[in-house]
Amino acid sequence: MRTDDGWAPSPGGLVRALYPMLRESGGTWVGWTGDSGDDVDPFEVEGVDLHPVPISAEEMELYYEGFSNDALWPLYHDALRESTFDSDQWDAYCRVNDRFADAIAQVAPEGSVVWIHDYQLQLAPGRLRELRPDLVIGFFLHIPFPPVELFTRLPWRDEIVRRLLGCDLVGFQRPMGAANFTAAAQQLLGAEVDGDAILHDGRRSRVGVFPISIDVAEVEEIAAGRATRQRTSQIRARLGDPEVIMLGVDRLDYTKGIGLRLRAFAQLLEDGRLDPTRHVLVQIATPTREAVEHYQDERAQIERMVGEINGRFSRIGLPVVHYLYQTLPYDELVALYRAGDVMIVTPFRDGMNLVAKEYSAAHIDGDGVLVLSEFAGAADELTDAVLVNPHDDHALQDAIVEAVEMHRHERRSRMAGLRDQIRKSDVRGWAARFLSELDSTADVA
Ligand code: GDG
Repeated sequence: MRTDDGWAPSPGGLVRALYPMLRESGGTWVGWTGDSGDDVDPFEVEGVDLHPVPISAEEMELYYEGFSNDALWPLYHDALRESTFDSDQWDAYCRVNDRFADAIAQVAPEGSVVWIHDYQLQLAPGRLRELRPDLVIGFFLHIPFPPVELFTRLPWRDEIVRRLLGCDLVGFQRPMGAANFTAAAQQLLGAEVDGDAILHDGRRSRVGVFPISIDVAEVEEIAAGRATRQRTSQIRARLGDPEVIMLGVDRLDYTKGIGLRLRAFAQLLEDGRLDPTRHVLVQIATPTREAVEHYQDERAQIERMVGEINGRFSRIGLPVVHYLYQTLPYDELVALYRAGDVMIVTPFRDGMNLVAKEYSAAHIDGDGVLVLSEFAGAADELTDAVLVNPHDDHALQDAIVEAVEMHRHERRSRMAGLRDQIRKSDVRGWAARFLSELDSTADVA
């Protein structure tokens, strides 16, 4: 990303995990600069070669906001919103994917390993394979892969599966994603399945499950810092020293179930099971994809609900919902995690959900309760959370009350379980496991 002092690695666990590996191996990061219209020559940042791929403003609209985020994103998340299927958007998606594949083909040394990420680049592996049969190609999908019944709605479904099978290894967050993809390959392309491999067109692609994680040590270090401790106490005081601070942190995305959470909170206040003088909710909603209509609608709905709840239950100077539509510095987020007695994570569907893991990592005090939707990938591992089906109003309300009223002993024992779990697999371990699997796959092929 661009900063006032020039280029710097973007913040975030993925970059932090992969950057050192690339530096050591002398690898290249091929990506978009984040600004349309940029046509920047390759350059180096902190010992890693960066190879920018340009995306025009029009392509941003058609490829990114359009096909990626208004066709694939809703379809891959249980079709929670209607997808727009538009052939101009698809053409732009093909064009940009091909451009990425061409750029990779240009820079990748003979026989090297290429790791392609996420739903915006599902076509790149196929073209890259055609251009460079010598490469070892892996792909990781950060979001769910939908069941065949939904996936087949996509007019260009066969092409996506066919091109993904240009990989040696295709990785998913959960077993369900891997199973759905394998079923799609069988049913749509007539591919054969041999254990965890898919055989098609004379090639063999392995399919695997690699639940992503966070940089646990980094979150713990920030959480333990003096500045964070001070900020955490300050936040509590500013909120009026309530007995329980409930917290939600999400990109403002309709998959994240922010509305469900607000509705449950309002109902609990209404029924007197929560008390506005003792319980407050802080909801951070990070701006995202603001040009896409479904996101504008979602924001309007959430902000109306926040207004209604505050109008009904707040007191002068003491709102009951503290809502920020802002991107906060990461340190501030960690201070908020520490301040949060109960973290509420209620997506309708989520590949993993790193917020749930960051909250647990930040609770170095060993206290705090996580309420977590069964539909987040993180629910497979974080079984010490209060797991809930967020579609069930009553169950969600009960889960929140259970978390708020939980005895200290149980809170501590569950938090210890959560922290043990995330410590076992941090983002570096995740990346190392994927790459070593990719390596072994290539040996067999
Ligand atoms: C996709 C998949 C999968 C949020 N607000 C702020 C902020 N964040 C950071 C969090 C966290 C990240 O954004 C959000 O990650 P999630 O995993 O919760 O969700 P997605 O953005 O939807 O990510 C997801 C993930 O990819 C990885 O594979 O887990 O399922 O949908 O790290 O901390 N960071 C800062 N300020 C904010 O206001 N600095």
